[in-house]
Formats: sequence, C-alpha cells, structure tokens
Amino acid sequence: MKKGHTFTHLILFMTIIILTSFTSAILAQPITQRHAKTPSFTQAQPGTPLRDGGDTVEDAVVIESLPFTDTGNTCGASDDYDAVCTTISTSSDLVYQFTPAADMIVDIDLCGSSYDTKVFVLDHELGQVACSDDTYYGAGHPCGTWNAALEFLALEAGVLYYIVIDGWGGECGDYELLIEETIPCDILCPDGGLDENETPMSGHYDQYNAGCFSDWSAPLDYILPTPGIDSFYLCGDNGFYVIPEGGGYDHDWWEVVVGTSGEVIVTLTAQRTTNLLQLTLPDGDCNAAVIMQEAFNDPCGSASLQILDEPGSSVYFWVHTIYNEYPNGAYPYHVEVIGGAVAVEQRSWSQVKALYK
Ligand SMILES: [Ca+2]
Ligand SMILES: [Ca+2]
Ligand SMILES: [Ca+2]
Ligand SMILES: [Ca+2]
Repeated sequence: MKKGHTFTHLILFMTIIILTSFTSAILAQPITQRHAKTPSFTQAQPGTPLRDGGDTVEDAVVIESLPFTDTGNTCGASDDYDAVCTTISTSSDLVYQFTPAADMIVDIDLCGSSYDTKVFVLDHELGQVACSDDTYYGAGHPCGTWNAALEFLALEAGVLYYIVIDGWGGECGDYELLIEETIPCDILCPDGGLDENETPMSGHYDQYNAGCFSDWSAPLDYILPTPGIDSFYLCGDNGFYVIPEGGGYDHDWWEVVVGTSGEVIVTLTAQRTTNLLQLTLPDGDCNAAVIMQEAFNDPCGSASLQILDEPGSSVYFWVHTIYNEYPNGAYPYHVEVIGGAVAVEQRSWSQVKALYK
C-alpha cells in the first residue's frame, strides 16, 4: 500500500484534459494545475550568460546534425511561445531549429535539467507537432522531477522544425538538452498472449476496456491461467490521441482475481513510458476507487507490481500512456500476469470467485 490518492481527483483531472483544446500552440487563459506542484523560480545570476538557444524562431539556434547536446538557462529569455501538453504556462522559452536531411525518429530529452521543464516541437507555421511536460514523472526521479522528454518523435526529411525549451507553471532555470536519432523497439505479443482487440483510437472517446472511464456495459470473459503454469500475457496498444474536442487517452483496465497463492505479480513492458496502476474498487463503485500503487517503465523496458491479497479477491489494473506526451499515437505493450485470473471488463464476480473456492 504505497499510495492513497483518490480516484475522484484523477477523474476530474482527466476530464479537464479531455475538454482542453490542444490544437493551438499559443493560448491565453489558465486552466488548472495538474499536480500539487509548487513553482520554484530559478533566478539567473546578474552578469552571467542567460541563454543558449535563440529567444524566438527568428533567431533560433540551428542544429546542423545529430546527436546534438547543449546546456543553457531560460530565465533571461522572454515568454514567446506555449503549448498545451496539459496546462498552459508563462515560462520563458528558448528556441532551436532543425531540418532533417532524411526521415528519422528522434528522442528530445531534457533529463538532468534543474527545473520543471516542458518541451514542444512546432512546424514552420508554429503549429504544434508534439509536446511533453512530465515524462520523468514524480518527485525523486533520477532525471529530475517532472522533466520533459519526447520519445520516438518521427520527423520528415526537408521539413523545418522548431524545438522550444519551456517550463511548467512559470518556472525557468538551467536545462540540459540532448537530441539523438533512435530506433523504436518492437514489443511483440508473446505466443499465446491475448490481444485486447481494441479498435485504434481516432476521433472518439475510449469506451473499450476503459474501466471507470467507460460504461461497463460490455462484459468479457475471464482469462484463466493454464493449469500448472499460472502465467499469461495480455497484449495491446496505448497512446494519446487527437479527438475533436482536444486530446484523449486510451485507458486499458483489467480486473484480476487473486489466485490460490495469494500473490499476483503484474509486469508491464511497453515501447514508451507508460503508467501501470493498481486500484481497489469496493463493490465495483468507481467513486470509491483508490489507487494503491503504480509504476512506470522506461521506454522499451518493464515495470512490475506485486499484490498480496486474499485468494478470490479482485484488484484492478489500469494502463495508460504518460498523458502529456502529445500526440504519441498508438504504441505496443504487453502485461504478464502471474498468479491470477483476469477479465477486461466487469461481470458477475461470483462466477470467478467460485473458481477459487
Ligand atoms: Ca513559454
Ligand atoms: Ca515538466
Ligand atoms: Ca488499448
Ligand atoms: Ca481502451
């Protein structure tokens, strides 16, 4: 039991995100704070160089080739641009530009920066291509709390891109920028793995295996481990999508009925940084849901949760992308479940619990 923030707050926050327009790169009105984060403004020292990137797209620092690294400080710059990953900000910003000679996939990484960074990419008309705020999620992350990174961003040959180093909540400070070409890993569904069979999200809200975000009206069968093996895989896609009203998440939930050992281990492996959460849902009441623990994988890596509970009891798992990488489209993941039976949607629990009596 590592965490206990209420699900109601998350629902409220997710609703705000879904209703927020992501189509404009420059917005005027504050919306909400996503986390209970306290801005800590970093002041540049008088007489020291204030910045390394250009102040605007007019004098953006040209990146000739990759890999590219640079350090700088945004505090002496002006606030010329903003992009809504989740919230708007008045943080000052600095600009780089890059025109790839060939199609390529890049990581744009602010790991190690000293303040709450945000990074986004604009096209030559200042349209938003991608945005990240908090890829390095939460306090104490080795890359720095709430730092930003864009993973596996596809760039087209001959297209001019502006890369804007910005911040959350008005913050500014020292940044460390790394841009490098990368090759996405492929997360293949293991033999015998069960695919979630979700229609790729495009222009609609997720109502499929979306747990408390859906209407629970489409019960699916439970998946039982093979006798004597007690382990199996669920496979799916996740991502953050453009919908007419703004941006929306793919939410993938599974109910797990704890097996006879009383221990369930759930391991998420995903192409991109993804959040795996365990919830309790007393009497199936979404308003009473509580997040018990959560984990994040590194890109192409894994993250596990261990649950110790009464055989026959139900726990819930929720997989969703790191929500403020926008848009990252669909990417593959799988979840290995050891020690339980699983359903994708709610149904009669008594049928399953009877299996463990
Ligand atoms: Ca800004
Ligand atoms: Ca951030
Ligand atoms: Ca999905
Ligand atoms: Ca879903």
